[in-house]
Amino acid sequence: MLGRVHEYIKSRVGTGEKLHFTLIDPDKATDLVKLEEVSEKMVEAGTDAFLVGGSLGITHEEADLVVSTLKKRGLPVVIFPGNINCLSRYADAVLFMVLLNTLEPYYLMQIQVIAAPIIAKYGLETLPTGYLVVDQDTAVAHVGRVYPVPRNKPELVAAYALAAEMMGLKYIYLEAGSGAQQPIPLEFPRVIKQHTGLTVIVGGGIRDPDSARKLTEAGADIIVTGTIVEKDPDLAARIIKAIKETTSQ
Ligand code: 1GP
Repeated sequence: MLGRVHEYIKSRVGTGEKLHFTLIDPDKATDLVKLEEVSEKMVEAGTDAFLVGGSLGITHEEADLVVSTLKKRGLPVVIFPGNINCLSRYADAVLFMVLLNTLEPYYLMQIQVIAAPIIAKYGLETLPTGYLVVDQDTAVAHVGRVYPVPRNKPELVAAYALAAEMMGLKYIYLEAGSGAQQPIPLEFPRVIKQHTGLTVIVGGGIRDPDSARKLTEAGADIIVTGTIVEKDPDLAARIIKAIKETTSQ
């Protein structure tokens, strides 16, 4: 159910603030000392929350450990689940997702049915999210059996977003895929904002301040970066600064 994390996001996005979420993949964050350092750096730079998840190789124990470590930073920790094993009772919330453009029924309804009783037991807040994967050559597209959205068809993206909103979802996550060659097209957040009231999360392939700024100017409410946080935390900090500057314009 919607709760404190949703209120935290809504109250800020509602005033036009642009948010940044730091994505940590527990499969890659095996060095906990480094995780402590990097997460502290992201907090100092102004990140607004941590997302924890990934497509492959995450054990339940790793998810618990990473979430518990991040919780010390005092910001919301939200699960971005590739599968059931990403769930952790120590998180504040979970993106309760439907992979809108999958060809695989497991990701449309079955995984949600399997996850729901566990999420209820853990008492996790759920953020109802439509997940739309744009590109093809990424792990998420392969694992999720995605039917990719053509980059030159924003009207299709608008239709997906409208359908998601009509089904009661509150968030849409436009995903180019972790480590994607390029971020999603700017036209995508733009059309969603024209047609719906959804909160727009954008991630995948964002590795410079200019791309992040252009995406927020085009309507993205929340920018997610993962790879760059791992590879170059100083650059990630500059990306956060650029996002926050869009807010103050
Ligand atoms: C992946 O959108 C996220 O799910 C982040 O992608 O690793 O390319 O920043 P990057």
